[in-house]
Amino acid sequence: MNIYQDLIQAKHEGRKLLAILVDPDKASEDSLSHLAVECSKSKVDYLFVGGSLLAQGDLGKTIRFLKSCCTIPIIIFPGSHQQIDESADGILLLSLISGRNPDLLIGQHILAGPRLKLSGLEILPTGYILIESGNTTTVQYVSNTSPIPAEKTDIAACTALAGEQLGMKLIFAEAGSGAKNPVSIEMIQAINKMITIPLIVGGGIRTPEKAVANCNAGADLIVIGNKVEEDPSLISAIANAVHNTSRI
Ligand code: 1GP
Repeated sequence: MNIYQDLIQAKHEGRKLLAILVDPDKASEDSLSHLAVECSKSKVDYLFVGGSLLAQGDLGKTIRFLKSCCTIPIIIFPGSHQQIDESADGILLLSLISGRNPDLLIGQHILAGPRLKLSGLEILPTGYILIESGNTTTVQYVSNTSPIPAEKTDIAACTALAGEQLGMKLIFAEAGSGAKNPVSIEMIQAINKMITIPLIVGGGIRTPEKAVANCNAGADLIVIGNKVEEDPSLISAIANAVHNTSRI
């Protein structure tokens, strides 16, 4: 498996992809097995596992349980350098390039480096860009950074460009889990025009229509957590919508 090659190939072919985010803090074995079945039936492309807090949940146990239920590639979406587990397939090595918190630009990465090197995980260096979303999301609060104002599409686009120029392989435009307002179409279009690497978009996406609109605006991979946690039966409609989107 080479996750990055697959992402590049999909982008090249104009195939849009869907990742479902699993928060180990919220997941019981029953809900995880149900989710894994729904995701497999709907051909969900990736499972992202992780969280900004990870208070009680066990990342490794969650990943191993999901692995026992399905064959969907699992990518860690870490909230801190402690969120590493060898049983996943890959990890987003996030640098929070919209913020000016040095610990999240480079500090956590130094602490994670030796274990990551031994882990065998595919490392996906990702420029992580927080966009203001109408409410204070956990990631905004915990990261102690200011998100880019929602209407400042030029700042977000130049931030994404700088991330690509620094050698990052993916850009993740994030409104935050449970965002009141997801990343706008104008923002996605502006970022997409500036970069050539794959663009991930997440936070507050609640409908197949919004997922499709994001794809048409230039998102390559859509991430959804809260909404499908509430209602896993939505997974198939969202996956169908995303997979049937063709690039405009
Ligand atoms: C959060 O982008 C993800 O990091 C998903 O957000 O839970 O709001 O779908 P939601």
